Amino acid sequence: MALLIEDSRLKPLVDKLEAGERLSGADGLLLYRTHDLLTVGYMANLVRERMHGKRAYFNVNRHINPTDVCVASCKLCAFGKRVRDPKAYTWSLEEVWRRAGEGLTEAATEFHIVGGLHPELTLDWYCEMLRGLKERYPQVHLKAFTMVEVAYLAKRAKLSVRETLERLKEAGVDSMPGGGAEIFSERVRRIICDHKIDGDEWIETARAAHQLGLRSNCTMLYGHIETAEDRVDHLLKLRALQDGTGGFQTFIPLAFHPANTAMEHIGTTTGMEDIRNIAVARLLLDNIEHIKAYWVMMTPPVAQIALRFGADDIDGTVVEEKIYHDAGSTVTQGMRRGELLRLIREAGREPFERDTLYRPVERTETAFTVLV
Ligand code: V47
Repeated sequence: MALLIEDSRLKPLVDKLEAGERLSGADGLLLYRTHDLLTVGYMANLVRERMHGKRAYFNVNRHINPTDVCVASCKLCAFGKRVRDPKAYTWSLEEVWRRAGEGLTEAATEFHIVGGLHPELTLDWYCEMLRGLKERYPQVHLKAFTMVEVAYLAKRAKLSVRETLERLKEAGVDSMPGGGAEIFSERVRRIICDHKIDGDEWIETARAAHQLGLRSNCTMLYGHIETAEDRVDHLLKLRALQDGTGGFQTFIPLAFHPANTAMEHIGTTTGMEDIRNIAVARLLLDNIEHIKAYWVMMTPPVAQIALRFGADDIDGTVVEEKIYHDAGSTVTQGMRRGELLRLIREAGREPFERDTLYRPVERTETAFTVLV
């Protein structure tokens, strides 16, 4: 049966993709503007299945947020608190190490570690935290610190970004998460995250990490005051860096959650927008292997649908999530491994447990092995 294309402007894009050709910025804009989401989804699924077949990846991980103290005061964020805010917290090193162990009930293969820009915690403190984690949990991959945190630590330690990354790597960082990129448009950044590094600095920090052999993820925050042009520009900047370094593993579109932020008047994104962002990312980012439908951000039911609209990864068990829950998320804090398996299977996909570097993980009742 022939594909029924409702919006005929999409036909040349279908032809390009079937021929394996790269889409342009103008194509990206059309993908954001058309109402024909089923054709967009058809194309994204075509690419996704070409790359990953029926597989859907997940991992057993634990999020660790050692502090929510942050000097940046971004309007987009409900997590960061001023240092004197009575609701702010900073865990001691012992507390970080103890809490990390609480995720091990399901034998986590990854700790995902991010926090605020704390004005007093030093690079040495973070390095000691990493060494302590490695000592106690040597089998667990440390995916730690956004480009924003690294740039801030470098500034405070009066070191270059490269030297700072070298120290963190030496202390135990194995790879880096994708947060903090927000949207690269300077016009938008001035409003939503004024005191953060700018888009170029985010890109250059990621480049430095990739040059040191650290893989990282990347993200885009959408659903606030950005335009379709801003989104396309952001995705093409990530694609250009990836052409140069090949260091990105996974892209994660992040829907803005307005509750408890300084932009509460903005409505939440719709399911259409969330699914569309997954699909457009799969289509424009032809050089980034994985597109993640982060279930905490999308909700489990929408993440499940995303697995048929371009996403090949659903993230992990998470255990304790703060950033989205501070911003009004009402989904559960963590998910059991078995629940992830069920979500994936019901979407008609084959669950594939991966470690952070997408190597297969095999489990017995009491242990796991990463197959290298
Ligand atoms: O860096 C902050 C964003 C990010 C809000 O790399 C907000 O595997 C929406 O980066 N509404 C944290 N978004 C999440 C993140 C992430 C999550 C899962 C996996 C990975 C990965 C990365 O969330 C922040 C910021 O960009 N954020 N506040 C908010 N109110």
